[in-house]
Amino acid sequence: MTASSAPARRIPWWSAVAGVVAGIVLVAVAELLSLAFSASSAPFAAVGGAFIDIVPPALKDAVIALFGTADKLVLNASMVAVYALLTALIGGLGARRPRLAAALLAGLGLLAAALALTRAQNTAADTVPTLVGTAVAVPLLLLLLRAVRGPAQAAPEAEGGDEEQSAWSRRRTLVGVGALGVLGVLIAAGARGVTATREAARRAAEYVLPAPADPAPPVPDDAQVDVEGMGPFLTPNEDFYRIDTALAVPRVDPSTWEVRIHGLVERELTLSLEELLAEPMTEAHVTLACVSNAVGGSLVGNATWMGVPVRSLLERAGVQEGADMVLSRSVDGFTASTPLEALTDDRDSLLAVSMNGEPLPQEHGYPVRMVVPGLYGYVSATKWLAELKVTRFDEDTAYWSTRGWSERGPIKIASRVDVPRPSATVAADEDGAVMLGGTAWAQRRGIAGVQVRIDDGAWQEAELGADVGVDAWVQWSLRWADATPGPHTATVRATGGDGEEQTATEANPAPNGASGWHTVDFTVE
Ligand SMILES: Nc1nc2c(c(=O)[nH]1)N[C@H]1C(S)=C(S)[C@@H](COP(=O)(O)O)O[C@H]1N2
Ligand SMILES: [Mo]
Repeated sequence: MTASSAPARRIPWWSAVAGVVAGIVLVAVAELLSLAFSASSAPFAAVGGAFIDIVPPALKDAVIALFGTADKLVLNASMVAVYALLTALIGGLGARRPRLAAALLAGLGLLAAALALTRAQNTAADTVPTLVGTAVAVPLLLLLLRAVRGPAQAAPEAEGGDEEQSAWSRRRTLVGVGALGVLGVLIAAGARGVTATREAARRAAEYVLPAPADPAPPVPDDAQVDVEGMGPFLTPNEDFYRIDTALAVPRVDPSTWEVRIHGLVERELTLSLEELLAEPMTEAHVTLACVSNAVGGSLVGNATWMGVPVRSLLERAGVQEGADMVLSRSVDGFTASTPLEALTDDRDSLLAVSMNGEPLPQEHGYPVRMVVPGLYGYVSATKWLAELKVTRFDEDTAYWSTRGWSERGPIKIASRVDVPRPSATVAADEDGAVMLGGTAWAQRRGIAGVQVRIDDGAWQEAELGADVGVDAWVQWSLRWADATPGPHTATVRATGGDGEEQTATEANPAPNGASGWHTVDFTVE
């Protein structure tokens, strides 16, 4: 009697494991098959992408504020955790009601397949990986549920003499279930790895960049201030902040890529990458900033971009009377509304093909993105560009403008203390001085001066690194000669090339960019 009730108590546990393993197999099969489809056909990429589109902007901001550029990692980890929990519950339920469990798992798979359809660059075919994964996992779940139920139920007529043997075969079953789970995880991880390697290999084999017809001035050595701990004047591509709504980085084939310029134009224009690369290229140092960047934050980077001036393409298309905006759209459906003026005046607004001398990295919009000096990324810097629609603000609305952000986003003047780092303890040099350093930007106007205040002292004029142009940030340094031991604060403010003084009034990033002075606490030994 007791012998038959013991396995009965084990059943829900092992059924839960069966649920998780069936769930893993679903994902593993789908991931493997997704290699033959788009990157966003993989179930987690599809579900996460849809999730990013529907969460309230405030929550998204909170996540970005909390985890910074690790936000995607956090999202992925959370999805895995929720999925593991759901499949465990389904499995546990399956101990008594296997049919219901099978139906629930099928429902989960169908939901993920449906969400794959909501991804802009996906077609009906991109539901295949998840559908096949589901078709394999559902019968497997029923099989596993029966297997883990063990000999007590599977063979109630088993005689005492077979007990040892059936315990052994049961153990073998359970080890098999576990091994299947591990194998599934390995296959899914392997498929992920293949996707990543493929991207890298394909990119390396692509095209040779032309030389710019209109090169940017070289960056002088003293653009970089001599303060230990300062970041580089030009942000390396791999360190450049990344912000976008794409969970799976869109995979764009450069050989079939096109940009279509249409809307309020005299002549529609479509250019292939080859045609774009044949155009005269302009190179410019431009500091890109995210509207979500908090005071003192790091969602800002400075790079040398090369591309075709948008102005020249719009001229060729012939902009019609009445147009005041260009809605740029990416292959994954993101849109940005850029005032027409910012694309037709004399600034270096580019359809960029390179970043710091290399083809755009996949994460930064390969093969072509927009770069518009002076405007936050969400209204200008469309990555994986697919089309430009010449239109009007009262006709079209961009992605973020319907989610609580202003429809126009000029970058606000900003300055930051980079050294010392917040809460750092620093030693004064042999002369009793401490070096401070940081960054300031006011795109389109440049920086005329930076002032720094230690504690409640007087504002001191910082020394500026070389000026590389109005659209790039400047570095600043300040030697605090008579540094005193103990806790201190350093506050920074900048003055723009147009005389604008950076305001102390604090504003949150939403709806049109943060403002306020950056202050850092530090201790002198
Ligand atoms: N396709 C696409 N382009 C996009 C976005 C996006 O979500 N999708 N985000 C924009 C935002 S909000 C910013 S701040 C910049 C960031 O560019 P980066 O990731 O190259 O730094 O890209 C812009 N371009
Ligand atoms: Mo942004």
